[in-house]
This record gives sequence, C-alpha cells and structure tokens, in this order.
Amino acid sequence: MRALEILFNERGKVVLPLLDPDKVIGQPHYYEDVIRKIEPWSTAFLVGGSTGFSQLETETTVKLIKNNTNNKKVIIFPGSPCQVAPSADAILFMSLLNSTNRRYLIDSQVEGAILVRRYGLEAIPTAYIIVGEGGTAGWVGDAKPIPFNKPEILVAYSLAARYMGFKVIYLEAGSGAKNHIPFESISMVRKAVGDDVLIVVGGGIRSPEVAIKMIENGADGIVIGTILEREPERAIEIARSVRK
Ligand code: 1GP
Repeated sequence: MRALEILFNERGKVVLPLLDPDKVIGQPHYYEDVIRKIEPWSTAFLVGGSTGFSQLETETTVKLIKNNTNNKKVIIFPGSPCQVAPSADAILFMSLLNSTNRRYLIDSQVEGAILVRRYGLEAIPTAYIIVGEGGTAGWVGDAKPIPFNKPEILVAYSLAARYMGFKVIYLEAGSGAKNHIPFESISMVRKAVGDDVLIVVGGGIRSPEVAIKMIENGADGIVIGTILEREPERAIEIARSVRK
C-alpha cells in the first residue's frame, strides 16, 4: 500500500515519530531502542531536520528504522534536497508556503525531483505552513510565520493549499516550540478545507491531553520529535492516547 493511502486510512489517529539524522547518528543504539518502543504506536516514521543536511546520514537513519521495525513506511521530511535518501519509501514533497525565499517554495523541489524519480520514492504533495515562533525550520526556511492570533491568515493559506491540490497540510509551530498550534486554529482550518485534505500538526506537542485535543479539533495526525528524543516514555504515552 502507498504511504499516502496508509495516512488516509488512519486519519484521526496518525502518529508520525520524527527522527533527525543529525541527532540519531551520534547515538544509534539509543535510537534503536526508541524506534522499537514507539513502533507499535506509530503510523509511519518521518526522517528529516533543518540542519546538518547529508544524504549519507539520512540514509543511515532510514536504514536504522527499517532494520528495527516491521514494515513501517519511512517518509523523508526534507530540510534540503540532500536529504532525499534512496532507501526511504516516500517523501513529503513540500513547499513552505509562507517562505519569503523561492528556494523553499520551488527551487529545492526542482533540484530534489530528479532524485525522487531516480530512487522511485512516493511523493506526497504537502503544504508546509509555519505558525507562531516557527523554531529552526522557520528561521532556516525564511518564513514569515503566521501569528497565533491571526488564524484567518492560516485559513487563507490552507485554502490556497487545497485549491493548489496539496494532499497534506502540515501545520508547524517549530520543533521544540513553547506553544503548539492553537486548537481553534486547527478547527478553523478543518472547517475551511473540508475532508479532502489531511491535516498534520507538529511542534511543541508534549502531552497526551494536547494531542487528543488536536485530533478532536480536526487534526488527522500529529508529529512528535523533541519529546521522543528527550522523554521516549512520554512520547509513547502521547502516541498511545492518539491510537486508542
Ligand atoms: C518539527 O513538527 C516537528 O518539525 C516536531 O516538533 O520537535 O516539537 O515535537 P517537536
């Protein structure tokens, strides 16, 4: 089954643990254990990061996941075309819609497209939208982050994403963000875009309560990165609460 189909089949309980090659590479044994523990509660794995771009390290991380899981899809969440890795199953083929830099809107995609075809990766058309602080992704991606208190701007971007044919809308508050995407914003985006598009939310998710409320407000799934690195047991709790 294709990765996008799996995501749609699991909508409302999609859990995407995110592994950053830049961190995994330094302590592979620690992450092997983390991967094995979170696997039963995950839909698929994301691999990517905003710094230390390297195909070699991304590929090593993809393989580490493949070797420690049972048939879970590994999806690249690229910070750069250098993270297009041949052993992955799919890639969030993203445009950072609120970037002020055409590199993140289209140029990197043009560079990466050749590799995506060469390696036979499934491209998942994804609108990436940065809200609030935006973290490293916002800074590196030259984003003009949408203020938390301006959900109507987020709705306009999300509608544009839908009309442009994106299949996934990724609402990003930034890795390790103090504040996650507000519940009301998620609910407004869901009402605006209807059910044709998957809504994935990430950045600053640190508790089961928050994750569940995001789903109740219309998110199809969540991405967990920082909490998985720092407190894997807590990450598992979050994942379980969404999968119930
Ligand atoms: C970052 O949305 C992801 O791109 C995950 O965020 O690291 O805060 O979980 P966290």
